[in-house]
Amino acid sequence: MKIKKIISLIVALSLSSLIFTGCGKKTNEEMGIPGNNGMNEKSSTYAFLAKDVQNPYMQKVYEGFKNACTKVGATPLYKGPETATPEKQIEIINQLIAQGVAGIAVAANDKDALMPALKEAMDSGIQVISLDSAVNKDSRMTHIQQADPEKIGRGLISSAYEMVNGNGGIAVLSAASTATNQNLWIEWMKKEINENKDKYKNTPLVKVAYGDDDPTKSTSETQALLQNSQVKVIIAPTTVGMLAAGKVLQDKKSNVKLTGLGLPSEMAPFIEDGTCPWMYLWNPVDIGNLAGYTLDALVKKKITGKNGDKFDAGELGEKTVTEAIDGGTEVLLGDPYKFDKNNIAQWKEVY
Ligand code: RAM
Repeated sequence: MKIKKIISLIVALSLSSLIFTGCGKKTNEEMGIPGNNGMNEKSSTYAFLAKDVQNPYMQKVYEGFKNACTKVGATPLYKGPETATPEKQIEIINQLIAQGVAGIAVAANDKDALMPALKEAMDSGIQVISLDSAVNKDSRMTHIQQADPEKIGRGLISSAYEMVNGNGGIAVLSAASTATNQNLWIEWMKKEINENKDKYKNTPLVKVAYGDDDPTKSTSETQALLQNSQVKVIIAPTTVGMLAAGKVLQDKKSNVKLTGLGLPSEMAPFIEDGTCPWMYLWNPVDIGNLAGYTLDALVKKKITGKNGDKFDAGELGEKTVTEAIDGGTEVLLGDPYKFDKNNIAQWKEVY
């Protein structure tokens, strides 16, 4: 009789522990721990994870993110590695999970490497979005897309073509070789050339070099590109690469032209002296704003990040979640903007 009692006690105890721990992993909310809905101190923290903290472009994006967080009553947090590598970003994501932040907006240094850490974050109830450089569709709720990647890629190649009057080799000075955004733009550049072989027959894409968004490496990679006499125009689809390339071309008084995606505040001297006849960008502060408002809509359960979701993005008005090329979803900011001698004086004061 006594033994029977003991056995039933053991069974009851192990059953109750199963109920408490759950058969699968439970989110904080399911366990009754304040999660994303309550706005207590921890759960109102929205983290911005930059490609690297040194990059002035990332700092501009964070300005907008901070503004949106303040408007919605959340606490913004700026995080990122010293250099643009995925390994350090993974470490930071794990710290953010332990800290119990409500949301993470990440500009990824690799679209797949962050997946286990970001999945763990989502499993623990953290809302995850990517911005600037996407993570794969399974590692996020949605992505903040600065501008149509096709327009950027095709637009940059046809600009380079015009700058050399249809005659001269094109080189690309990119960021990290694993950067999702730059890689996608480069794919579209190649597509533009392949689909218009006749037009581009005298403007081949000679080389794609990687400066890793590091000013020193971007400088030496530009110097190496200039050793190739075929190269007559450089496209730098990164603000860090553009500034480094501009300085090298200016120092050498080179005739090689430069275009790409640059910050007007940094590139004004190169546009004014003709080193860079024109370039493109979008408003980096607005990218941060959009990321902040999107994250907030997710945290407050106004949207889930699915195709067709609509939400209020503050100063940017109503925004809609749409399908992305990778099978996930995204929220688009708008069209890229062209900067040249006619408008650079005005824009260099803005960002
Ligand atoms: C660099 C970064 C960023 C890119 C901009 C244009 O600062 O690589 O990812 O979007 O340039």
